[in-house]
Amino acid sequence: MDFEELKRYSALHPKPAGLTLQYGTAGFRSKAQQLEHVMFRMGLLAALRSRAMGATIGVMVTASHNPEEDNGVKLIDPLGEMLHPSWEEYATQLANAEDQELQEIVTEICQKAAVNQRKDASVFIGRDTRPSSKELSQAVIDGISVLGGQYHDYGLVTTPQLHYMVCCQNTQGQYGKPTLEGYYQKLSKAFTELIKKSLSSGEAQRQLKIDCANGIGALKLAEMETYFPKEVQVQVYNDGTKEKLNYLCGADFVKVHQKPPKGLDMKPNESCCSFDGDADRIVYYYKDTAGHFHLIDGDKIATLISIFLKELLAKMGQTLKMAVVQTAYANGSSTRYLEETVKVPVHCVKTGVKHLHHKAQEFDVGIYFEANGHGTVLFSKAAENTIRQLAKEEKDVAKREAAKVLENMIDLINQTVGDAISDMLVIEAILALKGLTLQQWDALYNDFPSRLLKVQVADRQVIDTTDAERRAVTPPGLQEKIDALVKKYKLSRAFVRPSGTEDIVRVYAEADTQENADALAHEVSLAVY
Ligand code: 16G
Ligand code: ZN
Repeated sequence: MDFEELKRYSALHPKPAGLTLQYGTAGFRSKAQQLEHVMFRMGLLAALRSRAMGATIGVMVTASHNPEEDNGVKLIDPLGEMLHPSWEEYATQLANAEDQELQEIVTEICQKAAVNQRKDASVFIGRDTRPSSKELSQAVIDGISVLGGQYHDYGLVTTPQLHYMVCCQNTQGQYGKPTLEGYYQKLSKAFTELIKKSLSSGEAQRQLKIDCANGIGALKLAEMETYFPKEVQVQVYNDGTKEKLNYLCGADFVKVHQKPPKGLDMKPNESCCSFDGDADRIVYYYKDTAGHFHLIDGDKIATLISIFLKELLAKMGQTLKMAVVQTAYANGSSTRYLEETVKVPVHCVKTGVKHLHHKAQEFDVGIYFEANGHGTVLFSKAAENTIRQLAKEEKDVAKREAAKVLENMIDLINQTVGDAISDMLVIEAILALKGLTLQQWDALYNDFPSRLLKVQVADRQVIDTTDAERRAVTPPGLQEKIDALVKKYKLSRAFVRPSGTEDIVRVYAEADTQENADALAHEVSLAVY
């Protein structure tokens, strides 16, 4: 390793003295001006990780749904998953090393992680549409290059597209071609075959209005247009040509404020959806004839997909193990509906995609969604093989047809991570095949009234939780107070957890009425101080 070069390059991306940041749930996130050194160092780390794994690693420059002035970076592991937790610590150390300590930290990581310096390093890079992203991704490239790594810069891509590329590259094309064209072709082929089936059952043309949060989703939908089957007409809003990224729009805005985004005019009963800034989340919604807004969030998306897949698996005549994975934020009504009506086991894990993904891998068919609209479906290798074989060879026509639909679903779903474009096509295909309107989908169950609050505290780390973040173990006495408050209300539950992305504590409450949910959340937030 050429430490003189490292020093020289690192001086081009100096660290503001004293600044410390942490590799959190979604990598590093901060104001864009504070991130240049972090980017350079994540280039270094990606090259080291690539050598350690003997595989291509991804680096995505994005701050997702956060304001345009922010930015962020996260690493993608060989199969398209989030960076392994054991390396998050290295990421934090490297980002926080003062300039003169950098060489020492790099050497230390190489030793601890047994990085073979002579191995090739290969890194895929992508970025969102933030004005700061181009320059920041250049700093990533500097980091990779100074360690002698090779890189491929995909430029502007959605986060899930980069996850997909990394997975394709490391599985020698088994998952698809690591190109945008390969991605569009794979998705559109599967989608077209599914839609064809629904059209033969008399479905009319489908229309959908999409709010792209003024982000990358708009560009990528435009690229995909030529691949799109004519049966589905999408209209893109908030394409980034007029307004700022994520400003009063996007999936996070719609979910948090429970209202339509700016810039999308909605007529009664029209189908609408919103992507977030890097297109890894999606929520649906519509306005009824009385003008009321109805949100269809990640919980309801998981429910729709579960019903559909469960029916197909039954038709195919195979007993594959299927489960849904949620977090504590999933509305209690969705959990109850899934368990009691759909009759599928539900598991609750800690917030953050990596926890959901990990749990979902335990099943033949693992469906995971966060209420905020991030989610996907994972098929085990064994399940996939069974399905593909039945689709080809099964003599019973009904069983074979069910297997074929499932096979197309496997190809349509981005199994590496939640993907707004892929999820949207999955949902549209299911609605078309089942002949369901958004209103009928929405009516599957009614959400329990809920409230989510942010509380500013001196040190959020004093709150430690257990049981998938549903119970507080510290500070002493807090959980007892929450229990007592929850008892005052009917059909209620509440929990607190320190945010993994902001310097705040989040309070969540559900109860029998909106007034009671609001009151309970308020009372719990007072107990947190
Ligand atoms: C990040 C997570 C998201 C989670 C959110 C919670 C990933 C890729 N993203 O955005 O899944 O819902 O953090 O934020 O893991 P919080 O800890 O601030 O509540
Ligand atoms: Zn996102």
